[in-house]
Amino acid sequence: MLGRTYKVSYGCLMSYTVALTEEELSTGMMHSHTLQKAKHAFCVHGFLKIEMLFSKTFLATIAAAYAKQLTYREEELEQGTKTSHRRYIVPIALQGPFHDPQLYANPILLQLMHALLGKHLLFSSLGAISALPGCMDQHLHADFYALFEEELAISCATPPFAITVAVPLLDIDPLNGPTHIWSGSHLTYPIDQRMESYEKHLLYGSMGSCYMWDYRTFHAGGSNHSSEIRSLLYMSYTRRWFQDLANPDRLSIPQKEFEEIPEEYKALFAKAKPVLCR
Ligand SMILES: O=C(O)CCC(=O)C(=O)O
Repeated sequence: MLGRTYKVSYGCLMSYTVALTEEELSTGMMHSHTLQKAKHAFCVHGFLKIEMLFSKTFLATIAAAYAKQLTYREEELEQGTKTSHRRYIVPIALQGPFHDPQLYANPILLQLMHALLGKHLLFSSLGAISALPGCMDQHLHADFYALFEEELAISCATPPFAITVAVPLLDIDPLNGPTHIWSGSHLTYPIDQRMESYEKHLLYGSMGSCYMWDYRTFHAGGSNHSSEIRSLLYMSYTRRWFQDLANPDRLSIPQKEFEEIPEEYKALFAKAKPVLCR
């Protein structure tokens, strides 16, 4: 019932896309009204897209490094965890080009994450999701359960506690693997598995853009009808008290890299457990 109310109230009225001005991009800071709009749209829809947040050149380096680490056979990705037909989650260690504040501490992204998750947020995971050519639509899911399973209304009424940020590593369009997402589903947890009460959208964009969703928002990776692998980098930001027991441990930082994290960003990794590498 609640879901229907949200569809009627918010439906397509509010855009979930933010386009930054030249000035915002060059100063690395959103104007307060852009920030307010972005926060509001995220809270209403449960997701948001930001156009051209990252430098394309930087992402090309990241995409090349990721392609190099992939061991891909016709039928599978050897390092990944299969999440659905021909779709894999691949862990990425925070090292090499991935260990770059341009990525995990993009100032505009952090400004928004602070507005949504509070001052004491953590950078909690890094990896990629690769959809192989021919990969089919994924099952519908949210990234976490209701915080209080027996109290759905309360679980949905809280501000976000964790957010997934997806960064396309190539230009993504409706054919090569958009992410299907249901607006407002984080506000109710689906009461109707056919999702008819919620407006469905497709998230995709060119390299440089990124999209993000609340851990409670229902979504599903779309099929890849192209002949190329579709890879999305993902990063998650969480409140400090949140522990993700539903997903595998997804932040690997070699000890040496950990020591090199700039002082101003150390707090983002306050709960990380660096790994000793030989
Ligand atoms: O591939 C995508 O677009 C999203 C995949 C996803 O949400 C997952 O594998 O959990």
